[in-house]
Parts: sequence; C-alpha cells; structure tokens
Amino acid sequence: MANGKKRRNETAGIAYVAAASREQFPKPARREIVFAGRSNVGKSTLVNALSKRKNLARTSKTPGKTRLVFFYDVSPDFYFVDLPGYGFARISQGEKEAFSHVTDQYFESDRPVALVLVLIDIRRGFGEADHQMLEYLSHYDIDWQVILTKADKLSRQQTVKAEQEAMSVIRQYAREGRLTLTPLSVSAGMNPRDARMKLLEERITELTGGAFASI
Ligand SMILES: Nc1nc2c(ncn2[C@@H]2O[C@H](COP(=O)(O)OP(=O)(O)OP(=O)(O)O)[C@@H](O)[C@H]2O)c(=O)[nH]1
Ligand SMILES: [Mg+2]
Repeated sequence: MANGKKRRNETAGIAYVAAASREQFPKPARREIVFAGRSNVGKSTLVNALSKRKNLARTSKTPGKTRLVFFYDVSPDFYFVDLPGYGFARISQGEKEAFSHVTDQYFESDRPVALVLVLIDIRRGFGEADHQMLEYLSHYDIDWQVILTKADKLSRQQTVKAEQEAMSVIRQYAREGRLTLTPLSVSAGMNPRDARMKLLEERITELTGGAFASI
C-alpha cells in the first residue's frame, strides 16, 4: 500500500497533496485550476503569486524541480494544481519533449478541471509539447489560457511582438468563442499588481464561484 499512501503536508499554512501517481490524487471533489508548461517557465512562481504566499510552491533556478503533481488546498472550494514541467525524455532516436507519466495520468483521470493555465516563456515561445498540450485541451474542450511569463526580460517592443506571435498560435487552437482570450505577460511574482494579473485573478474568481476572491 506504500504507493497508495497520500503524502499530505503543509507549508506556508496551506495543506497540500504531493502525488507521484494517480492513486495519490485527492478525490475529485472540487474545481481545479491547473498550471502547465515546460520546466522552468514559472509555474510554481505563479502559484505563489496567485495564492499570495511567497513560499508555498517551491521554485528553483534548476529546471525540473517539480516532479510530482501538487494539489494546493488554497481554498475549501478549489485546488491549485502545479504540474511537473514538460521535460526531455530520452527515446531511441534522441531526445523528445514529453509529458511525465503522472501528468498523463492527471489528464486521463477525468479531474474537475476549471481552467488550465499554459505557461510559456515569452523569450522561447511555443515548443512541440506546448502545441500538443493546446491540441489536447482544445480537443477535450477543456478551458485553457496562455500566460506569457518573464515579460520583464524583454523590452516593451519585443513583448508586443511576442504577444502577436503567441496570439497567432492561440488562434490555431481556440474555438471562435475563445478568440477573446488575451495572452498575458505576467512577470509572475515580480509585479503582482500588474493589470494583467488582475484580469487573470478576475477570471479565476469567476471560475471558482467567487471563492478565489476570499483566499
Ligand atoms: N525574471 C523572471 N523570472 C521568473 C519569472 N517567473 C519565474 N521566474 C524565475 O524562473 C525560475 C523558475 O521558476 P519556477 O516557478 O520554479 O518554474 P517552474 O515552471 O515551476 O519549473 P519546474 O518546477 O521545474 O517545472 C525561478 O528562478 C523563478 O524565480 C518572471 O516572471 N520573471
Ligand atoms: Mg515548479
């Protein structure tokens, strides 16, 4: 039963489950706001910024820090779910960007997903795995939103250009009704008062039936 034992912990005053496989996922009883993206894009940093806790999710300069699926109990009404970053898996002909096994399990487990935030490093743009993710989410009609992170690393002009490029990728996957989606350039944690951060917070508040506003 070792594998089925839940790792329930607490940090920064918030309980969380760190799951290595689907047996350890909490029961699907509340909405989940999911953070997905390549390693090192800033998922855990954004979890912290949105939960208004500096040290809830562990962040690191070393990519691939988050190997488990973290379910953060930020509210009785929803979880923030921090997925492992997409990594490079060694396959016969070299290396390929791939989702970890536990990430696949997460999406195959019919979780009550309210929104998947797909984080993209604004300097790198979309990779193969990002395309796969957007295709998957669109196919299964799961709500998603692209967040361009680390915008503070680019000039205003470069940011505008990168946003336009991102928008053209988003258009490939968004259904008509979703074209209003605005790519966000969130300097996660660096500038939490950013107007775009506020828009994201409003969207999460809406999706969580107001619960997010009271965390
Ligand atoms: N300049 C800048 N640095 C950022 C930003 N967001 C995150 N970082 C930094 O990027 C590094 C990686 O951030 P994490 O939040 O750990 O990234 P992650 O996506 O959770 O990474 P994995 O867990 O490895 O998948 C850390 O050193 C962060 O401080 C941002 O908006 N601007
Ligand atoms: Mg992380």
